[in-house]
Amino acid sequence: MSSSASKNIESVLVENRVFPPDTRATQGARISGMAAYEALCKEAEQDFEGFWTRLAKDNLNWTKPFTKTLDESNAPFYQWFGDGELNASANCLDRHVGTPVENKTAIVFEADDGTVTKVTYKELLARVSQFANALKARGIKKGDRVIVYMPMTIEGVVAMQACARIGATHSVVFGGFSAKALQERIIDAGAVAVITANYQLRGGKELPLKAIVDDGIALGGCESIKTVLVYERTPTAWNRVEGRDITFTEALNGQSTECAPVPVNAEHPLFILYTSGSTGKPKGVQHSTGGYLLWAKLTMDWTFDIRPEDVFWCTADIGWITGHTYVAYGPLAAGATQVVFEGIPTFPHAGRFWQMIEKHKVSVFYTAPTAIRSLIKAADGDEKVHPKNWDLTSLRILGSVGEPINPEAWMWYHRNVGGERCPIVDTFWQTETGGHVITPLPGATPLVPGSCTLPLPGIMTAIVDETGKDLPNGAGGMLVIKRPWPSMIRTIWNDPERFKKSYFPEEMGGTIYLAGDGAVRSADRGYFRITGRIDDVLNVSGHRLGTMEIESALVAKTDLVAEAAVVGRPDDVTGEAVCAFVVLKRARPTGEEAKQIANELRNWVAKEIGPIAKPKDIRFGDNLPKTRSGKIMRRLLRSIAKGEAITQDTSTLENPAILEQLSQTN
Ligand code: 6R9
Repeated sequence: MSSSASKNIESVLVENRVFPPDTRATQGARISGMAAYEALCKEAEQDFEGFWTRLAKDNLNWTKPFTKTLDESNAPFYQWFGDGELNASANCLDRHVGTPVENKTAIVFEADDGTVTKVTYKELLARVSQFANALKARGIKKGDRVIVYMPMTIEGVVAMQACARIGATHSVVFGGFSAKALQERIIDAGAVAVITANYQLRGGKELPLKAIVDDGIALGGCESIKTVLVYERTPTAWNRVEGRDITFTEALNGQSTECAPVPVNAEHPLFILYTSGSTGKPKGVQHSTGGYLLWAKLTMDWTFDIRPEDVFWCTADIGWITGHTYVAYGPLAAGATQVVFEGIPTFPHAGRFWQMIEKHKVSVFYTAPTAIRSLIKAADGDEKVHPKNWDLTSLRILGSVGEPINPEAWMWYHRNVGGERCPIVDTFWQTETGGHVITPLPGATPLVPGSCTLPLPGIMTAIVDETGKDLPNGAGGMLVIKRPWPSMIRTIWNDPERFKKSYFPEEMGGTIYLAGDGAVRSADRGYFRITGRIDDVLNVSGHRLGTMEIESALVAKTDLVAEAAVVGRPDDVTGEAVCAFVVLKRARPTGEEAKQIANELRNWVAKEIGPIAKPKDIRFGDNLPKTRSGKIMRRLLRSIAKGEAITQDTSTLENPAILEQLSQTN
């Protein structure tokens, strides 16, 4: 285990502040008090299938009821509710027709420039239906894959819901990804269409999207794409490819605002979302319709205790799993009013989040530790953007997601945003888990800063060693989930073998889900604390990046780079920062030249993957530290990146002199 992991473990053992749930949070909560939580856990333990059967019947509308809850015959390719049929969009929209929710605001959209637009559930249903008809008119049908490369807008949510309505499988690509990343995803998914916008607006800047789609397709191999639908977000001109491109306005023109939802099997892939793994190639995480949606709805109820009068705001982009489950699906399935924000937290000033909470009377606020840390820094530097300048009394519950939240940031969030009255739900989960798996419940769980506390009922988490053996509280090990759960990843698109190999190691029997994170349970309460990834995945500002992916991008610059190794190092704001060690095909540069080449490489990585993957540090060496068998010794590089003295055993190192050279910063 890395030294940062053991440091985290030390701090969980000394963290003894406990915040019992405030009576304002327990009163009327769906799960009120620990006894209620424990009763649900017990129900799941005693009758696992019965538990999930009850919840799936109570929380979803099925067009054809399921008769079999869980099929384990082809484990780890588990099937949930496998003979049932439903439609995800119908479960988010049509289900509210004829109820008081019908005329309730579904989305409060705040644009980058502050303009606010609202749509009711009824209006949203009409828009989704009309868009679904437009997709059908372009020949898009059930089972087709559609890429969504959209800004945070109502239209982005409409596009996802419209795909779901006709049974097309969407694959959303974050608007910060490059043409190359987009091309790889189009090819892997075999997509028939791309839904995009001419430009996106972020922080007062217009950034192209459609031009990147054109570049991606031009890279080749994207012949499957027959249609590019373009939302004209700004009046700015863009380049049209005749016969392939069509604007939203043209596509919607004359289409009915009614469209019958297409029932699909519960196991039908609702979406594929690409995420980083331990190899250079991103994994297409495939999710189901029934199980996924059940968990999206249920965790809105359990984790956020969502109530009819709540205004929910999840700040995640729809390009990430959090924006899928807690923007595009969960809040709608739960009939909530939610805020969708186009911009960034620091524009026009770093008080934007607090200002928006006041303006829209947000009651449940869900964001990432990296955002909190950057806003703490901003508030420390400028009183005027401190949350105390806004009325945040509408807040009831706060949430955190994406990476471990350090106790200092937790305390600041609790005091300055939550007014010491709002429980913080530190939700641990992953693209693969579909929704929360370990999280406090606002009306039940006593909180410990920096701990995601306990698993949700029905989620059988444990901490084990390499052989799958349970470890006692206080011992750090690997986080696993021992039983399947409805919203789990179904497979890796196009690569079932990789699915088995990545998540269900043979040494543990082949049926236990390996999360890829290290964890430890506290000695007293058995609370979980996540200590970080145990594989080659970095978490930069809550974004998952594969070190191998960045290495592949660097060595793809064949005129310049001979070899590259990428590691993470701790960073106060972004959690981790990307650190690249590079051997060039020419002599090792120093001084100004080194700076210039480092910049060239940063821009290259931005082009290959996206700006989020740009290495913060780039160091040049004549070589990399390697074992005699030629393996790069990454643990040494991690120490160097951190600026630590090398205390590890270097006896297997072929070229010890290299360490000194790499320790020098440019
Ligand atoms: C939802 C999401 C997953 C990885 C995960 C872990 C880290 C997420 C966390 C957390 C500690 C939390 N992570 N939430 N670590 N505490 N509350 O972020 O999905 O992008 O797939 O990232 O993020 O390392 O394995 P994804």
